[in-house]
Amino acid sequence: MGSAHTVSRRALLRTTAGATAAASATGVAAAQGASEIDEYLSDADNYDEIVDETGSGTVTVQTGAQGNGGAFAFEPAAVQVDPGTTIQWEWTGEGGGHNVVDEEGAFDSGTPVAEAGVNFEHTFEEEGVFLYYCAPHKSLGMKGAVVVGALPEGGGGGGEAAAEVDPEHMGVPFQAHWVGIVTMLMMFVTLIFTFFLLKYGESSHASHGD
Ligand SMILES: [Cu+2]
Repeated sequence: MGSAHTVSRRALLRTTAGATAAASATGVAAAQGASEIDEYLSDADNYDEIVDETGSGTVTVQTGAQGNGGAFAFEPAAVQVDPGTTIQWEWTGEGGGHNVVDEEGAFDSGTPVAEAGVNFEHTFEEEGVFLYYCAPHKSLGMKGAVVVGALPEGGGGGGEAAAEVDPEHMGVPFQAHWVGIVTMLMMFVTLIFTFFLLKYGESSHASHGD
């Protein structure tokens, strides 16, 4: 009985090692596409990383969050979402009037307003990278980015270039995206399984005293 458990554990360790390697490869590809966003948000002091909000139908971005020397930030500054996701910009009511303006004209909330609440929302149907700013506070670093779908490799193209990519090329990052998700799930299940195996595997008789 004890030897059977040993074999299982070794097999589980091998699976975990393979899954970790696959996750690392996916991470390298994503890092390349992030360079354009890194450059655009270089003066947004609250920008840290592209927050993965894939799988969410609606995503909220705080507008007038703390950052850039006051309440002059979008938080999170950069998000990644699936096509068809609606982003709601929720004003905190701080930092004066804000607006949301896409660099390429894809969306524009219009005249800056100061009232708290969801003052603007946009549904992103097309894949690509969208860079936007708040007009009154752009010079302070009040800027944001939305990645719809997979991160484009290399960067520099922006939303327009990503939309022109033919479906054959789009298949690769999209697959990598799912490989990442499945990999994470596998690693999680493996960890839980290993935990229970180690904890209860060889002491099932001892733990049930009566
Ligand atoms: Cu602003």
